[in-house]
Amino acid sequence: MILFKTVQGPLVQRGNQHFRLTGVEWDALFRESQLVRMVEQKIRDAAPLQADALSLARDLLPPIGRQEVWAAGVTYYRSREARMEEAKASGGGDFYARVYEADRPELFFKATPHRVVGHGQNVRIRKDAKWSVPEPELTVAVDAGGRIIGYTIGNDMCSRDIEGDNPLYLPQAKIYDQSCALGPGILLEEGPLPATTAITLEIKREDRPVFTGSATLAQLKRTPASLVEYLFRECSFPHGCFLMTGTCIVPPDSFTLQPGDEISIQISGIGVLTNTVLQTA
Ligand code: DO4
Ligand code: MG
Repeated sequence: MILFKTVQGPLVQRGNQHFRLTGVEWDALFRESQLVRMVEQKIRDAAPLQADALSLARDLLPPIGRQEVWAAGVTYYRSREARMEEAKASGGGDFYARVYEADRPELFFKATPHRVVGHGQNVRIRKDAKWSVPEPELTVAVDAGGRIIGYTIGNDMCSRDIEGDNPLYLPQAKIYDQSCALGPGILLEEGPLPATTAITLEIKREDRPVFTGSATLAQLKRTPASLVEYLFRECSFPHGCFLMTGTCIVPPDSFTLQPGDEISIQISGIGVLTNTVLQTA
């Protein structure tokens, strides 16, 4: 089952059928102790919607209410390698190798809900950045009790020149308006996803692919559950949260995003998240 947030309220897709979750608001879903069971019960006797897929897509909102968005870093070897290289000149390269091996993961605050965009909306690159990339990331949806309730697709937009200049600039490289995309919906699944789950990134410029890359969850060094456990050690989330699990695909150093680029991230079993880089005047 996939849970979507729409203008009319939460909506569930099961196979080809869509059902409205009536009488329940988005944030309350993250406070349910048995969300999957509750959703199954609610749609069991409900009539599926007649609306076509196009009208549903028009009504789609980012799948977030009052949840904070956090992110894990350097959880794939590819990210460790790229970041050591970009931070070499500033003397920060060694930090990435150390955190890749350490018990304690890198966890950082990524976005308040108003900085998050959904499928079909625009992400932004910073005006004061020269080297910007998308980061395709499996993103875990976690309820207020710290239980994994599902998975969505995330894009942790990143200004690599700012981060590489000095690791202490990480918040500026990572957190700005429209720097985080989530969606289209949340795959409701409490257990781990198969290691064969594929993550694919395609970037198109003027309708032509300029970068494609893919990886699988088998390359993720830590489990989503262990990242969630660390996050909840000393933080409470009364409305639940999202946790991005790190990037496994990094375009070559010669590549930077440009306004108008279309970024599509596909994760098998979840869907495709597409966003266009905002064209600034
Ligand atoms: O350490 C900086 C950020 C790492 C990150 O965002 C990632 O590995 O995905
Ligand atoms: Mg990242």
